[in-house]
Amino acid sequence: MAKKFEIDDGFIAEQNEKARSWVEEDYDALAKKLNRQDVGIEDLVERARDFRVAVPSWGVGTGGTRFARFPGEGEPRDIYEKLEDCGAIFKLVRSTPGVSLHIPWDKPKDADELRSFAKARGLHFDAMNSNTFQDQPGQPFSYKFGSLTHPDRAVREQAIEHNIECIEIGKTLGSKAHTVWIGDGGNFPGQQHFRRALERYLESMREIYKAVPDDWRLFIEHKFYEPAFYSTVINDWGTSYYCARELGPKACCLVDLGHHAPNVNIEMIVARLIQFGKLAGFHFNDSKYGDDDLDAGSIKPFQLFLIFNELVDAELGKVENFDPAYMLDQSHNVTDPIESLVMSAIELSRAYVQAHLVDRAALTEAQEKCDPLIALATLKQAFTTDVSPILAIARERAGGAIDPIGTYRASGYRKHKAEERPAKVGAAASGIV
Ligand SMILES: [Mn+2]
Repeated sequence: MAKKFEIDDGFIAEQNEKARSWVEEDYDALAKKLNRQDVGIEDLVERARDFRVAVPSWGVGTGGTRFARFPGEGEPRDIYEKLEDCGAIFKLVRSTPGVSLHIPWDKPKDADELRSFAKARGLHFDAMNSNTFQDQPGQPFSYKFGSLTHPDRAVREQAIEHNIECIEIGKTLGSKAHTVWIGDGGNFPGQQHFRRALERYLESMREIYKAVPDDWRLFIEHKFYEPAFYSTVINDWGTSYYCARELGPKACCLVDLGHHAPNVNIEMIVARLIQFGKLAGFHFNDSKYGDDDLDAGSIKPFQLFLIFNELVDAELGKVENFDPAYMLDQSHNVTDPIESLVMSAIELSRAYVQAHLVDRAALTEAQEKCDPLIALATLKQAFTTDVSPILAIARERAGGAIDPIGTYRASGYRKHKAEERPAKVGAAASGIV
């Protein structure tokens, strides 16, 4: 087999040389500015270097809407090609070594081989994801009217078995968490008995919970509508929290930013889950109207910052059981997915570093003295600071690119992949989530 194209470390270093003079100038200027606020810039570079966010395997393929999908050139056709693309993202930004798999889309034929393929690219496997929201060829029972909460026990058992299989696969790949999101719900009033459906959910999840190893976590993902448009079984964080408590200490609540009604105060939900010791982590994305799955930070960067403000506050406060898993969950319909994931990973690092810039003593004082204006101004001072030079230097020191998008485009990666990966005729439209 011909060697597959990879972005070369030497090429990244070469591109970095072109940007070095202006980055260093900006970095020095920012260092002086932060110094006046008694903030050491080097600490922030270290924080940026330590920040990690996982990439979803399904995110590197072009997504779509329920109307259409417009495939891009050189799309990955299997899990190995998806990992190649994840490897390219990791090389550029150096904050994304984790890859989250979706079963059955990414079911490995040979787990050891897949694991070493990932390892050779500096990657490892993050949370596993099950799929009981669509039917697979040859499966005995349909999920049309639900999976873990279906009135028919045989359907529920099939869905439970699938989740246990995901955990088993995850064990062979070195994963440490399993995420369950179900599309179960109703399209019409009266279609589903709300309480009975939730009881069945808990009964099914107890079976799955038993299969979760002791050093793993079970993530429950809520969503208020879609594909069921009248009601969903795990509709909000309160229901998720109740279920996580019922199930036990390994179960916790995953927050997908798009899974809330518009204008819901997500940062407050995050604070509640932190306080109750049940925050699993995140599926980051952004949205304007619904579960739009747009790129993180593209629509509401201030909301993203406010979420990280809560996270950093908990981190610095050393809150017990606080260990959130960060992952992107987006659908890239009109952009090169690699570019979107690169940009989104950077936006998360940005929000994280900015949240570290909040003067927490000043904020606490404003809160205690009932001074809302100064409280807001304290947050805004951090949010309006351009930390781009910190992020660029952090990437560069880790071997990544000062200008990841420019470097990616200059590398010709997509053109090479278009040649290596001729489109499959009639290929399934995976990537629509
Ligand atoms: Mn999600």
